[in-house]
Amino acid sequence: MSLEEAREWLQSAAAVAVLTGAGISAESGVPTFRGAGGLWRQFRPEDLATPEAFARDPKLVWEFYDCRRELMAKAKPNAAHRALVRLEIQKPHFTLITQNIDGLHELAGSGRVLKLHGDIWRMRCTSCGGNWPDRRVPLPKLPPHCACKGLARPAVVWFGEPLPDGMMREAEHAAAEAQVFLVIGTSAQVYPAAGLIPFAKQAGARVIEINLERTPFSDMVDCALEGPAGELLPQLI
Ligand code: BJW
Ligand code: ZN
Repeated sequence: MSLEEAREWLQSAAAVAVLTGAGISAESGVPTFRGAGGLWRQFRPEDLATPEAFARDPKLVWEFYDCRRELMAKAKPNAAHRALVRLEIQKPHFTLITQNIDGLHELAGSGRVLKLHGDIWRMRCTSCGGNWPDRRVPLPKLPPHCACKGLARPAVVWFGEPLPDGMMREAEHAAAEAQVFLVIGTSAQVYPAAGLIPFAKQAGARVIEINLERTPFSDMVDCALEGPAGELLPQLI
């Protein structure tokens, strides 16, 4: 399926839902998880982004997040983030679902964003459950603590943890209503987010994927565009 055809589908759709992953922020200088450059020291993110790792060594896990906060604080939205802001303005029904915690969609000007995996700019207390914004980079002391003296953690979703309340239901609702479902820069390996792709397809959406490489869903989507999101998305929108 050609980019021209995908562009026509997108133009004629009134209801559009979008799922983004780390690849959309790669051109802003934020490293992805999997693939080249996806390593931090000798650890795989899969070994640090877990409640077990945090229980074992909160300082190490916080060093990982503090380092990523520093990178993300410097990052600016790119042409792909901006193209999605234009798309939102054009469409009467538009939902942006992201797995990213970097806040670049909001910084670009996107309205409501369903942040499936939380927000690196918020903290949560492991003791009292308090949840507050914190943009300090670097953090003055690791690991940070809450006013109640409890240990603070990043307000993100780790492996084995449930997604924020009701968020998957909202994402599935948008995927089911969408005439076009755009999937951008995700390796589509992490669930339940990746499950939105076959879900949207089965509900009747035309699914367009943009990625540098093929993913487990490239063969089942209606159009798999291979290339950088920052170039392809402005051409599509
Ligand atoms: C470009 C590009 C450019 C580069 N242009 N493209 C079903 C089956 C199997 C397993 C499970 C299942 N259901 C649940 C599970 C378990 C688990 C899971 O999915 N495991 C799999 C890995 C096997 N899922 C969970 O544990 C989830 N929770 C859950 O299911 O809870 C159930 C529960 C219910 C009730 C009570 C208790 C539990 C939670 C998953 C949380 C994921 N968290 C992370 C960390 C967030 C915080 C942080 O950032 O540190 O989220 S892991 C990490 O992966 C992060 C990402 O959001 C997520 C997805 O990664 P993404 O975005 O796809 O990035 P990459 O790097 O993988 O891919 C980048 C892509 O971009 C590549 O394809 C490149 O080619 C491309 N690219 N440059 C276009 N310029
Ligand atoms: Zn507290």
